[in-house]
Amino acid sequence: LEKELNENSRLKSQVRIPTEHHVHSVALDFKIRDHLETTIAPAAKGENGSWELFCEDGEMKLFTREIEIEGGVCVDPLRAVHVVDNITAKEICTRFWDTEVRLEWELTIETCRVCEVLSDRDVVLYQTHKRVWPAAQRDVCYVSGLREIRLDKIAYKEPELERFGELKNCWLVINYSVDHQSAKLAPGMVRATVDVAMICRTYVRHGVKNPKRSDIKTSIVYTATINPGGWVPKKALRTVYRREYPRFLRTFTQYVAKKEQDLSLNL
Ligand code: 18C
Repeated sequence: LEKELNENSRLKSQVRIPTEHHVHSVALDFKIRDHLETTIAPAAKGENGSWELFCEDGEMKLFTREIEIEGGVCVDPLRAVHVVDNITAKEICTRFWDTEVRLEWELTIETCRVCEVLSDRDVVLYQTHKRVWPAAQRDVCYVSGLREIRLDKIAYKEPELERFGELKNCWLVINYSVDHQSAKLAPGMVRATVDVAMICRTYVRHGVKNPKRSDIKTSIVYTATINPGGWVPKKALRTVYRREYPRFLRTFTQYVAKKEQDLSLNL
């Protein structure tokens, strides 16, 4: 029905479509639900031994698993957890989603373009990434959605953070690959695909009525699965992953903290 509605403007004009409804709404809702059910589950954190902890720096921990698909293409999933002080889930997710500031923190990108604005919180983006020698340059086209999540939708708790404070809110960003007519593959470029989730929860110190920035902590769960879109040397790829993901999480959270530190706190 969605496809038919989009192709048939007469039909579209006769049906009342909610403002948020667009060609990717159903798939996006499904992805969000899936990430809320699996990504933040404690068992996924690595306690069950199937994830390898490859980087630990204070509160920041990054895990991976070695997975290869047909043709020897390596699609190792990445899972990172972090806790940051002084900044909120909304601030982190909004800056992660906002293309206006992307080039201020995203170090792997060469260009970023909005292909389509689907709603005030969903967009289709096209990005080209820096080339890593000796592999061909990669590009990617994906839907990016930003949401606040009702707290009763969150099935899993974070006991350590709940000892610190009360869970106040939860925000997330979901990025996953799609095709778009304005994102044709350029010569020499290889199309990668992504499935990324960033889920953030803000806690306010117990007993504090008028919280200041120093009274909040935000947990971040970030997961990414990138298919490089063709064979690349496994060892080199894993070296790039293990260097770039920690660099991203460190750079990005420091960037948000710096931008928000002098702004008033809105919970
Ligand atoms: O989630 C992140 N960023 C979001 C906003 O940009 C979005 C990004 C998705 C990343 C898509 C990546 C597609 C391939 C990229 C190639 C990049 C090369 C690295 C250049 C280094 C100078 O959700 C944060 C993303 C953090 C990025 C981690 C990098 C992963 C590297 C992937 C390597 C791909 C194959 C090329 C390597 C060849 C090695 C010989």
